[in-house]
Amino acid sequence: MTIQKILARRIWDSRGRPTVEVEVLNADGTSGIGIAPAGASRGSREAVELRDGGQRFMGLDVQQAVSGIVREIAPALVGRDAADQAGIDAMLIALDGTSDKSRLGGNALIATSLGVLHAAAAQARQPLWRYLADGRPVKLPLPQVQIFGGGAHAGRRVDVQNFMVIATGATSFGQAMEMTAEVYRAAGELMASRGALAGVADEGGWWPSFSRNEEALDTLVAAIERAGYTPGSEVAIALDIASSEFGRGGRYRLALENTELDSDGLCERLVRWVERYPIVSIEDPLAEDDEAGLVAFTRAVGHRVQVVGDDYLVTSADRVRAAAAAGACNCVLIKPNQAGTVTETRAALEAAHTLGYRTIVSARSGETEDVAIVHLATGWNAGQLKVGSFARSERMAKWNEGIRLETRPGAPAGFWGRSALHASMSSRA
Ligand code: 2PG
Ligand code: MG
Repeated sequence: MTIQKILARRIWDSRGRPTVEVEVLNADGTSGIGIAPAGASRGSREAVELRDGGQRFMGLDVQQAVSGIVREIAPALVGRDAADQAGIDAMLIALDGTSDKSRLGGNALIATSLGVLHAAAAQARQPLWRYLADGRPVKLPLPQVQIFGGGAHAGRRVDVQNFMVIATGATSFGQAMEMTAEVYRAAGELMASRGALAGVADEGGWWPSFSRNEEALDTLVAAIERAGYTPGSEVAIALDIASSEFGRGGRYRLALENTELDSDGLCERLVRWVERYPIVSIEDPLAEDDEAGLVAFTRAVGHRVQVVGDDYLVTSADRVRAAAAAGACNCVLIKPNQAGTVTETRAALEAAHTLGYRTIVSARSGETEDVAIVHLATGWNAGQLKVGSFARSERMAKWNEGIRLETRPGAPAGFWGRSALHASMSSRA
């Protein structure tokens, strides 16, 4: 069956900024929609978004990306089979012709690639996750849910970008959501009572007004307890330090405390946090250009916590292999728009699994109602899923989709639960 028509349009993301949507129409009447998300704290090696520049919408309009799809991508796609994801993605990469996807735009490419994937699943009359699982037994992912925003997502009010929780005691996706709902609410109440609540940040987490980074951690532990859970065994902490945002060349500037740390200093600080708080996962502890620091940190705590590479690995299979050779990180954040196509995203995930790395499929801070990543995390058996906080519909749409997948007839084979945090995810297909 062949692709008959491609529609491309500008829509709007959760920050009210322009983004690209592609609708792929098959000759049999089925179709699929792909939407590009957008990051605020980006790795320097991510696929480059094509933005128009100029005055309109802060220079962020995507008319050039949309017209590239209409003029160049659509004619090349019509007549091809949506089921040929690898062939179509290779064609998109060749058509763009640059190493960073800057000519047609990583946003144009990922929207197209995801639209083709959705169209292929629709054509196969299967939910996307099952189409991706292709007969292998897969399980629903363990969620990482943001409670406070920070860094680039909350006016740099705290240096750390993401204070998250993982419901380690949950035995189903739905239960993980219930436990998270209680902690999210308890955290908001606690902060309001302490005069530390300044609103809601970019991903729906509370926008905090803390005077030290540790105050956020103390408040998070208190919120877990206030919600009636035991910190660590029932609800644990996950952090995204996003340190490339405040560190370069081995120097880290903590604005909140008005101090500068070197790589060893930040590493020691984070090791102290791991010893003192029920932390099970730390993302981008050192900056993307500080591989030696990432290796040292992984050596120090990698046996007891998950060390996640985001800006450093940018969903690249080659970079995952290089990190494994160097001994940096033990978990890979998987963001489709960092890679730019579905095929490259999957290659990064498979490289991670082959090398014994854990994986977390992740949303961006700029999102939409699109729920594709829930299906990717499930169908690819990634183990974990990160989509932001427990508020705002671009986040809740994804959590709610996980509940749907869990409760429909023919649901996935179970829920990863806390076993997704273990180094050997042996039952992963
Ligand atoms: C991250 C993401 C999501 P952004 O750093 O992991 O929290 O943020 O999309 O801004 O890169
Ligand atoms: Mg990150």
